[in-house]
Amino acid sequence: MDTEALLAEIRAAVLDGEPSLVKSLTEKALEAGLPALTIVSEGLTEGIRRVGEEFQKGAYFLPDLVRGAQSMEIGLEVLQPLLAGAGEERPTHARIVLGTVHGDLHSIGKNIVAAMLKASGFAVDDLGVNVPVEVFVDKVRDTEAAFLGLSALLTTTVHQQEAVIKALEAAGLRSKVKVLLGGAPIDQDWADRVGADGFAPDAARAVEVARELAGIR
Ligand code: B12
Repeated sequence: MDTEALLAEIRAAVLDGEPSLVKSLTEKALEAGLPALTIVSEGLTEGIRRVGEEFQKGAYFLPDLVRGAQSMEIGLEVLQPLLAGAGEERPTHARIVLGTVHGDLHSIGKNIVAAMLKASGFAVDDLGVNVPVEVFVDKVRDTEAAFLGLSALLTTTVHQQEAVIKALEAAGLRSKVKVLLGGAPIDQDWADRVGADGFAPDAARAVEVARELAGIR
């Protein structure tokens, strides 16, 4: 099977919510020489994006969303060590505290961002999902992190990003940390409006933006 056909099969298997098939196809794609990041972006992510479209149309229900997510996650499990450059000794550029905001349980995109940042030498403190404002603030204070990355996938939770920025200001920490925003409903306009330092639409760009802000070429 050629690599394009393999990617199409991965997309279809995520759309159909078939975790074991996604796992074996992901392994096959790696054996066929496809880079892990291509499998993530052109296979798994494109598949889950279509799951979201079907859900929005009302053709898929919550169990379909869950099965799609489980399928994507099992594929990511195979790829994550490769994304994160496992076993390699890399210099640490800077520390980034990362998490999904309070009220929001979406972890997939954040996990890809964490893996890619690790792969390019950042030290990542991943606080997980549903993270309260004060937990972000405390972690930034305790670790003296240079960056804070906030993920939000729901229009009902994006305002939490603004709440974290305001809380950093109130705690006297805002000037010490660069805040990066991300998640499907987020754009540059929102990031500017709430006073963030950067925004990225995907994990590869997240690394570029962090490197730019850290002054690393
Ligand atoms: C998978 C999924 C779920 C899974 C999540 C599983 C998990 N472990 O993450 C489950 C089933 C749990 C779920 C639940 C719900 N979901 Co949902 N979900 C999705 C779906 C289909 C895909 C999200 C995803 O993983 N995308 C793939 C990743 C790779 O992309 P990404 O998240 O955008 O991340 C990339 C970039 O945004 C960026 N990025 C992300 N974070 C960050 C952070 C930083 C700092 C930076 C720089 C960049 C960055 O880089 C990432 C990698 O490239 C989306 C549809 C969509 N198109 O987004 C709906 C979607 C987000 N969900 C939706 C809804 C409504 C829900 C529920 C409310 C459903 C319900 N009735 O219960 C619940 C809410 C639960 C909660 N409180 O959070 C809606 C939101 C609508 C809205 N306007 O708010 C969407 C848009 C679906 C739709 N079209 O209606 N969901």
